[in-house]
Amino acid sequence: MADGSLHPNDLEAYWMPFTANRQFKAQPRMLVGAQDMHYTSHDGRQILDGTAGLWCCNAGHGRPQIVEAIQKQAAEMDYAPPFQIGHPAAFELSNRLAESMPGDLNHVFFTNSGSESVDTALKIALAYHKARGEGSRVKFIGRDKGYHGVGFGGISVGGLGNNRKQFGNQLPAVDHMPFFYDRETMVFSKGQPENGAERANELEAIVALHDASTIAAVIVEPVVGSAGVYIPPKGYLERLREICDKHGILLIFDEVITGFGRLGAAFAAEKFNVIPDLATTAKGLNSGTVPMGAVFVHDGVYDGVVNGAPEGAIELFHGYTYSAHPLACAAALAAQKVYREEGLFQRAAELAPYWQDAVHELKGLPHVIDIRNLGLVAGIELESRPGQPTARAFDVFLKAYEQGLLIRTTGDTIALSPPLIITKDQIDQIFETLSDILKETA
Ligand code: PXG
Repeated sequence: MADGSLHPNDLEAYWMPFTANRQFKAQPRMLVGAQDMHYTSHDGRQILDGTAGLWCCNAGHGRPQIVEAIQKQAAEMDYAPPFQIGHPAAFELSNRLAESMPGDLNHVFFTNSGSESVDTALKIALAYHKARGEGSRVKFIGRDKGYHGVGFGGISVGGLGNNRKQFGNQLPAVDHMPFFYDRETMVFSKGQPENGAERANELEAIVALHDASTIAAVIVEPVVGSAGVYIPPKGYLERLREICDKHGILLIFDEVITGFGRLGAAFAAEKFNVIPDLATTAKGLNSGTVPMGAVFVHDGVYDGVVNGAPEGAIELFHGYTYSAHPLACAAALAAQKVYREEGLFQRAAELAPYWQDAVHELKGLPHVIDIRNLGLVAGIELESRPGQPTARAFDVFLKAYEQGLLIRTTGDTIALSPPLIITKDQIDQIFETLSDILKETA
């Protein structure tokens, strides 16, 4: 009711996303403040942020330059329609972003989330082939365990059963490569596993099955995030690139997590020196401060779609009311400036060896069956309790929260991805806390 009188406020009305609503509402955990590396909980405790929010607040929280840029933009111009009209920050930001991406990914299409970036990239791939007279290329190849957001496009190319099974049929023209991970040969690898590049050859078999003339694009996360932090073996992404090139198939990197410094380079494309045709991003784009995503597009793809259409025609029938929202753009320009001025991607690269040593110290502790890491990402996989998958890691999550540390768990893997401003002392704090908790967890 909006009559201004006092009404009881409870937890029922808010249907929480990707949350066990009944369990949460019985024992809620609320965050009420954030500054630099810490959240403040509703009971006034400082919680060290081991996850950059949800893989997104790469510059840390409450950074004055970003806060002020958002405030200033809100006062100056709150909103501008993005269709058939523009505003300067959208162009400026596109230029800055294109400069930061390796290769010829010089065009940027704005969205409001990673899910929208993925669906946008899939549409651009289809539009590109159609514009070139190859309209038969309509199929997408994803990979088992892939997470590409929650749109129907994203769950179709994605490879996580839980994200699909409630929703019936998805896009029909999709196939999936098998996952590259092999516990026997890759367990406790530090950084990229040495062996396993040949797993990319599975793509050749899929291309042979469908015929290249029917395939529009391959989409993969260069480093697997949500499914539990898996690092591709050396040579694997290079091989995918070769196979796509050979068959005229577009390669899409889903860099929603890996973009903006997470791996100690601006993008995974730079880190691995493998350049995709399209890259989907969100999260770290403006350090998670205002919803925003962006698809980076190769010159050839942009030219194909845009120049392939008649003069005066709208070349791509796609866009969002909030594409290039002024507040999101202002936040992104400021966040990118903070990244640059503070050298945060370089900082992540410099901290990565310390981070790697610290996380691998957990080897040998109870329940730890694998540890995976790269840049400032780590996955610590725990053995599941018999018949109770996810329960042990969730217990660790609850205990960590009680002890002032925010972690993320997926399945029985603890996923860590702190803001890039983290200090060595804070890294020690993360792993000492986890070590203590693992020793006392059943
Ligand atoms: N692609 C990738 C690779 C992602 O990690 C998305 C797309 C979708 O982004 P949006 O902005 O639509 O949520 C993501 C999102 C987790 C977790 O626990 C990760 C994400 C989302 C929710 C949970 O690891 N990543």
